[in-house]
Amino acid sequence: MDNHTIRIERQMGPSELHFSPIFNVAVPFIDRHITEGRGAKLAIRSEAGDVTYAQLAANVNRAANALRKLDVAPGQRMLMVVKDCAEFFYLFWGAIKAGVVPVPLNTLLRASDYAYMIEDSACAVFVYSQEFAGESEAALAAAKFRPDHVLKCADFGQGLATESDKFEAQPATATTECFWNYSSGSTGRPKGTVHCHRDIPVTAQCYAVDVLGAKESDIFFSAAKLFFAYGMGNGMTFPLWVGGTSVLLEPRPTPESTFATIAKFKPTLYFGVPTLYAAQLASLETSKPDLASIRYCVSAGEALPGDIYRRWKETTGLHILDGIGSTEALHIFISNRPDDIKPGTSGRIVPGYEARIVGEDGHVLPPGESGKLHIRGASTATYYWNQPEKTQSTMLADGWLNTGDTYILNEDGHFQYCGRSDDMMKVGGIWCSPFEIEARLVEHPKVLEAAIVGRGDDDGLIKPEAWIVLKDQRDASETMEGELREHCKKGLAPYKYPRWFHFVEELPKTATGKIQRFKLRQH
Ligand code: 3UK
Repeated sequence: MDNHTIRIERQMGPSELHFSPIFNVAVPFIDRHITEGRGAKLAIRSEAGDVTYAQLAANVNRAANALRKLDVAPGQRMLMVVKDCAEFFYLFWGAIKAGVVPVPLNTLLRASDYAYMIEDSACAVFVYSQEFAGESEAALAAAKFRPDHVLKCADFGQGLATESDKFEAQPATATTECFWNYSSGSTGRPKGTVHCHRDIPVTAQCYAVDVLGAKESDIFFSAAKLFFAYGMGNGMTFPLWVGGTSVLLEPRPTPESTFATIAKFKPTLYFGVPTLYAAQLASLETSKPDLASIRYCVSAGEALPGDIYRRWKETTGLHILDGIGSTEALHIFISNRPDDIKPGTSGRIVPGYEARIVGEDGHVLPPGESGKLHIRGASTATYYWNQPEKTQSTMLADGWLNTGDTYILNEDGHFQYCGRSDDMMKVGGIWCSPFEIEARLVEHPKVLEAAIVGRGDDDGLIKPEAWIVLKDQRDASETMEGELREHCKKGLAPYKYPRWFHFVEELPKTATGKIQRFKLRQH
């Protein structure tokens, strides 16, 4: 087998991928398109302009050369606080081609989050888009670790012009560390989730090709950003696997901006999160955008309420395929199918993955009983950086991954989501820890205690709800509520502020002083 190649075997069952002994994933995802004659085809489209596969391959090589010149050694990390733009592709794939490990970060985070990630990863390079300069520069100033190189994305992009467009891929293997994503937990700091080269083609083949039927003629538009493992698949690795086209939307996705992007660039596959579908549905009451190009819509990040599925189908005529994925699995491992949709469920296991539902005692449960969802497949992360205990409790023996979700397997093979095994919430598809919001609230001089629980809004989508004990009860007022809301918006990622406030005399607690969240949820 030639270096850097993948052989796909598909007889009866799921696709099986076989990797050449020397394997760097940048070659089949970037360079292959040139040898296959796709150089003039558009790889990326956006308001900023179009990029062909030939331009993409040349710029990836230039980025790899630039990193090599900076003396960044293979295996070192490059943190990226970068918006959805062509430079994201150049940086990410240039790093991989040079053996450097790119780590895309959520661009909505705050300086303290980034400072932690700089220290935890001990990154050699930190690169940011101008839009995120405030939080990025504050983080660099506060962090106890200093990256060797701090780059501004736009400057880096301009500097590429002088670099050579030839680069020989750093030799690696299918199981060499390739990139990380940070995944948040309910307690403790985010975890650097380490993925290897193999994980990218596995998700692209097993989910994008085998479930969605993705092909070269497809145009992919992901409203979910590239920094999420979800958006990274939808908007970058899937189109690059099939030789399709990716459409990027730089600013925040709103009903207006996403509909305008769809009308202009005519995607065939559209990827969103439930909160955005709900907002788009509301806006469809007064507008009639052109969605005729779309074959399928996909939803992930949190459970899609059956009602949103049905209203979307009635209004647009389009199906939304709900699927559950995770940063640890890299992409979707249980999904509804174009020909097999059960609204209100996550669908069936994606061929190539296995699932089991496990009881408290660790035994596998029969269909119909709720328990912890474990999954197994060839794309799951190898380990968490610097966190051996969390690695041990998540990455289990024999390749099983503990998802942290509670599920029921129905008799007919559909998986029904029942909630998290921990206190974590998904808000707009992004992780939100109640403890983090509580910690921010008690930083306010007038707050004595705070408890956060998740509550469903009118669309059945979870949002944080705050229960507050003030130091002086007489301060309770609407003004106080507004003050606390602003306090949260300022200190936390913007989607994390509580949508409802209750001022109470005390919080329900156990004898040992633990807040009884279930009592607050019942309210
Ligand atoms: C929850 C869902 C019910 C669930 C992701 C697609 O969301 C992704 O990754 P994260 O690491 O979060 C994983 C957790 O989110 N979840 C995601 N999708 C669903 N719950 N129904 C769903 N459809 O708790 C899961 O454990 O942020 C999604 C592809 C790649 C991803 N990284």
